[in-house]
Amino acid sequence: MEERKRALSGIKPTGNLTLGNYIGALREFKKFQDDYETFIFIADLHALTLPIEPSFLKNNTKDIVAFYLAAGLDPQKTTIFLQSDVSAHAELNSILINFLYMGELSRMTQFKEKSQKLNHEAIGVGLFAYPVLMASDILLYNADIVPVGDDQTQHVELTRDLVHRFNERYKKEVFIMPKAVKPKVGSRIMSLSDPTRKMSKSDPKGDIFLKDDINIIRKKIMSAVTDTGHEIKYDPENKPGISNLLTIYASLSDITIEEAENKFKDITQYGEFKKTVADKVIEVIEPFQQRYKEILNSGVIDQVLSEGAKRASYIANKTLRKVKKTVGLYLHE
Ligand code: ATP
Ligand code: LTN
Repeated sequence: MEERKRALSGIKPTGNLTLGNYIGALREFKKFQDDYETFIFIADLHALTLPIEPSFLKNNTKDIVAFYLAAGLDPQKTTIFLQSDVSAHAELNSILINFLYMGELSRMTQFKEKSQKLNHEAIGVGLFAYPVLMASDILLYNADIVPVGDDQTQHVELTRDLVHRFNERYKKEVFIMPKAVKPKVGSRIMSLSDPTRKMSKSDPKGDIFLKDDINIIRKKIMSAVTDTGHEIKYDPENKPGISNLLTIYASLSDITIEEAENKFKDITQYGEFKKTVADKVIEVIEPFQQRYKEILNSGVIDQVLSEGAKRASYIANKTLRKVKKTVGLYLHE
């Protein structure tokens, strides 16, 4: 029997999940679990790359598992696990860290953005080496596809460079080439208060949080920044606010941007448009929040994680052994 292809992705538990995380990542994940062998994890080691309160990290982690399940991930089909539960991630990281270069890592947009806010002397090595650990995550499972939002595709590209370099060096196909897969619509949801910047959970400004009260969600959308015109048109350059709301609407309605534009072509009041967008967001998020609460109260999370860790470890350790052998580390009984 031909082996199924693999899909892998993760979210780091650095804060409350946003509508951007939902549209760019979370809601995409379950689309793969029927056709791919799917691995979805919590990138908790990555969350340590910037200072974080232990209890906050722990709560965020549990929350994300509940959100994964609420979004329709089925633990029978998808291996759900914590990165820190599978020690092979840290081990492969310490091998692969020798295969990426300072120059490459310093050019990563995420590193540049996050380190810019810090004093140069206090930029953590982990923040700098973030993409090495991410490459380890992907390569341990020989993932064919990596569903991510726009901001993570650069890291997947770097992983591809690493695969090429590693396989060339050892003259064999140790790793297979992964590919980033972005959602058709909504790979970069912008802040509602400043639609020129990405909606981001660790630096929230104009974010919609998945845990926000429904009335707050409506309020946030109704007061989203737009422009002075009155046309509902997709034009990210000149109408970033309207374009962002159109994207949110199209994505959650499973239609194209053009179809969304067409739906609103006779509307000339931004207020009316915003109300329809808010209704759509609430229609999707309200039952999702309900499922999330039920899951948190059901006590299934620990079991899902312990089974996930076992399955993930088995596969990850197989790859790790292969890599150790390849580079000349001595394996013995
Ligand atoms: P942080 O603020 O801590 O950097 P984040 O909100 O950017 O976090 P991540 O954990 O880095 O979220 O991302 C999880 C997934 O969600 C990734 O696949 C990422 O590409 C996607 N994602 C994050 N923000 C957005 C957004 N605004 N629009 C679409 N996708 C997003
Ligand atoms: N860097 C990702 C989280 C992440 C990830 C991965 C995503 C860590 N390892 C491997 C896909 C594949 C982010 O969302 N910030």
